[in-house]
Amino acid sequence: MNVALHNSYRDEEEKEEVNLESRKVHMMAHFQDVSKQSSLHPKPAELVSQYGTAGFRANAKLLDHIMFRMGLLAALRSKKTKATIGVMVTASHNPEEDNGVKLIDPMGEMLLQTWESYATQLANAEQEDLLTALKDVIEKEAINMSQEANVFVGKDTRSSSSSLSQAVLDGVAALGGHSKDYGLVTTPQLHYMVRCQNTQGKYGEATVEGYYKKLCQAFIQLINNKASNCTDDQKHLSVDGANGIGALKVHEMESHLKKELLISLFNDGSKGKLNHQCGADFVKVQQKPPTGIEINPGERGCSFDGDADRIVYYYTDSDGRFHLLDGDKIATLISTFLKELLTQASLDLKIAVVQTAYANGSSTHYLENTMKVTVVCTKTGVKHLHHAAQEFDIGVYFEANGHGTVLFSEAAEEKIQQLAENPGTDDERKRAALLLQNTVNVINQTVGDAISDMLLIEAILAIKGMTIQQWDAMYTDLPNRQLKVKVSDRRVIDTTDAERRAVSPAGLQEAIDSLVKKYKQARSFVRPSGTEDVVRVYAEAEAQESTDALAHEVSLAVYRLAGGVGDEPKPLH
Ligand code: NG1
Ligand code: ZN
Repeated sequence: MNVALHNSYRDEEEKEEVNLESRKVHMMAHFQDVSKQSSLHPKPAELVSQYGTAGFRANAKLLDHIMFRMGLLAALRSKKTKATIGVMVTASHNPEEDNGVKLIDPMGEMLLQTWESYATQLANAEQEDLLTALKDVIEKEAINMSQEANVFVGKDTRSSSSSLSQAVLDGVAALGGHSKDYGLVTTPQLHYMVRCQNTQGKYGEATVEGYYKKLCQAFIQLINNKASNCTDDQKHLSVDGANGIGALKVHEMESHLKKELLISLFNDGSKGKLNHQCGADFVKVQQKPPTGIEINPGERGCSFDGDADRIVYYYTDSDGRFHLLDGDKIATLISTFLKELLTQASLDLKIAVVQTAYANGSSTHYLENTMKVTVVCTKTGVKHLHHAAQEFDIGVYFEANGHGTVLFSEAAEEKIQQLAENPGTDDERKRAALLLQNTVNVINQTVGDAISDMLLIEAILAIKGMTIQQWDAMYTDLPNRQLKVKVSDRRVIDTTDAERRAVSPAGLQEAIDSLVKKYKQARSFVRPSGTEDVVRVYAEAEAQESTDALAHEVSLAVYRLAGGVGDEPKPLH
């Protein structure tokens, strides 16, 4: 090696050493802070938590240390991705006493799966092991600690959310990160802010006002195309805000709607308890209207969940019968609308609907056989649906519980835009292209969003001149039932085939198979919940009575074969 070259290598090595030295100094300074601050957010010894389907969720009293540590992790994730990361403090549809936290990745998606294990690792490190756990993540991910960190923080209306979100902010600060506290926002609003920030405003303005402006402008444009038979009465919608953040935000948004949508807001948090006897989860699982809402027969109502990332619709007919239009019906309405527009625009884009095993069998049958769209089934949990939807030009994904959105590939958005802007496009194609463009803009593509979904649904109904009864009549749901069974360790249940079959414990799937055979059009499956300490049982069949009987019999099989605790499940009737 010649001398000059050798010297330049040495220079490089020395620089590296200097760099390493300064990084170490940085790290030591940070660690002293972390050490000091973390003692103010101590972990109860031996408590074990797991970053589940929707982040951490538990009784709010057990979460302070986790919040602080998720602040640390968000700062690390931000340094690693050189982008803004979000942290949302909420326990969604769970009771007011609970709380939770989830991290949001740069494009507004859920945290990368490989980082979920770091989250669990940090949350479970005993107080004296926290620095070691932190260093471990830094080393594994080769994080440059001198890189700056930016974190957006938001919270729901739970009484515990203020101090818990402060703990997150403390965590970010302990690693020298910058944070922006959005205060009270819906979960999907925070996802939106993160995406806006990291796309330098291309997705929109990273403010709550910017969010209302973008969505409502698109909504008004869509509504301008309403069918001639659409009456003024049809502008009216009753919203159950679950006594949570969604109610506050709908109220805030109202002036942007220019009276094109007239909302009566119920369960706005002024008296009732969060998610108690109301909200999307209550309505879906109980299959009845929320308390605290007054709607005339035949009129549309909808319920949000506690952090406004889920929505379900419903009405009561003149015989007093309750009709639920869940995530499956919403996916069907939206995908039908999009498919019609694609045909009118003569755009060759592949559209698919992504569901989970909880999707009503009728919906899957209708989508595949009548609408002839591709249907994909994934495991429960939005991240699985989101990823599957990304595989298509247009991916409509919804969980039956009402969590869902639509994803457009970059290429699809470009094609739509080109067509809309091309002066040579004929009128019919142009109209369809403009409708598609505004549909893209009304949708929050980062995550399921009750407010955005509501605006899209309302626009579709108006454009198609469709009543909720006509929407409901697209297909008839099979009667279905969801139950929970307590077992000593829900992990004994292992599933396959997008959770539709149990591989353990031995004999359980065989037992389910033979029970299902007893009933017509029946289907049933069980899986351990990712958010509650229970096993969930789902059943559907030709009639409600047989569905309830099947759900009960399968619950008994779970209780007996998977280590049930407490009283044996009782029949529903
Ligand atoms: P678990 O508890 O894993 O079933 C529930 C919902 C999911 C998802 C998560 C996150 C059902 C049956 N399960 O998960 O779809 O929304 O909560 O909120 O609705
Ligand atoms: Zn939610």
